[in-house]
Amino acid sequence: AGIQGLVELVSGDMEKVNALILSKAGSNVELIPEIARHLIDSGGKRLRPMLTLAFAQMFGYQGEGHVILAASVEFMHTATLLHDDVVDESDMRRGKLAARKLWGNQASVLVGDYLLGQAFKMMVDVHSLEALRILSEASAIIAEGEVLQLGAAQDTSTTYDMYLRVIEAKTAALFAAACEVSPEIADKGDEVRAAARKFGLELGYAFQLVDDALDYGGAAADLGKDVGDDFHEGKITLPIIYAMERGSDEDKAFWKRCLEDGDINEGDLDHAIKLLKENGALADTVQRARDYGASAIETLSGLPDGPAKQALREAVDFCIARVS
Ligand code: 2DE
Ligand code: MG
Ligand code: MG
Ligand code: MG
Ligand code: MG
Repeated sequence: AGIQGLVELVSGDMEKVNALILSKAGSNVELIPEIARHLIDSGGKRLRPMLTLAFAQMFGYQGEGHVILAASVEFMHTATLLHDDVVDESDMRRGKLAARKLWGNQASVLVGDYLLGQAFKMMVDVHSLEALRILSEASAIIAEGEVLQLGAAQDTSTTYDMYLRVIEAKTAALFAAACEVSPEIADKGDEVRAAARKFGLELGYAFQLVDDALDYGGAAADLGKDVGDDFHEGKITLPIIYAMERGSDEDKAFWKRCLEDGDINEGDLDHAIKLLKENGALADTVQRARDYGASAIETLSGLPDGPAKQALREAVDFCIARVS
């Protein structure tokens, strides 16, 4: 499934978003646009800002606030990627060397901070205290989720509930906020706002579940990032939770050695992938993503029909089709 319908639906607005992104990535400090552009020009899908724009269309919003908020959302996302690759010690992003490999961790973190600051300046331009609240809350929650994840790392007794808490905070919260700001600035009531938010949350869950399956089951060429990053970080994602539940004593000892002790040797990643495929851990993770995708689509049924709804459905299918 492609995302062409969504891309076409928002293409006029997205041109404005892209222009704004380029202008706000500027700075007299030359290293800032250099690093920011490395990521901005690297062919990201702009999925989150597309959600903001699609919901603005769904609610017939007239004005420029949605464009500015969409650019803010993408800057927040870009800031999280710069920080994430430092935290995760990742080497590849969007098919290129991660910024931290080219300019170092310090510059990556600081340019992320700059983009986050620029994002908040843009939000203020919209003059919606509620939209500012929604996005600033998301920003705090994302950081909270990352800290929570840090505490759960290398703990193979991590529960499904804890995992869900982490992915809700680190990933789904931004999807939810990206969706919720549009009904807010279009002056829709609480119920509509809650539905848009719920859609974003469920899509976000699906997105991260797929991401976590692909970290073992994908191909680096498709992902634009290395396979096995989560394994090397000792991250306890859903595939691992399933594998721990299902594994033999020997398998459990393997997971503990690799993920708890960080004692990973040649061939261990291949063995991990083989186990996760054999015991259905990856397939069942993808099934959970499908379930959340189905809930997201169900959530749309309470919202106005039309091309925006159709495009949002497509976005759900697209996120899941990355693995199926
Ligand atoms: C994706 O996780 C989650 C990203 C959130 C990162 C947020 C950080 C806090 P993944 P991939 C580091 C910074 C917060 C700000 C700037 C508000 O699975 O697989 O690591 O793409 O993503 O590396
Ligand atoms: Mg990462
Ligand atoms: Mg991460
Ligand atoms: Mg990942
Ligand atoms: Mg990762």
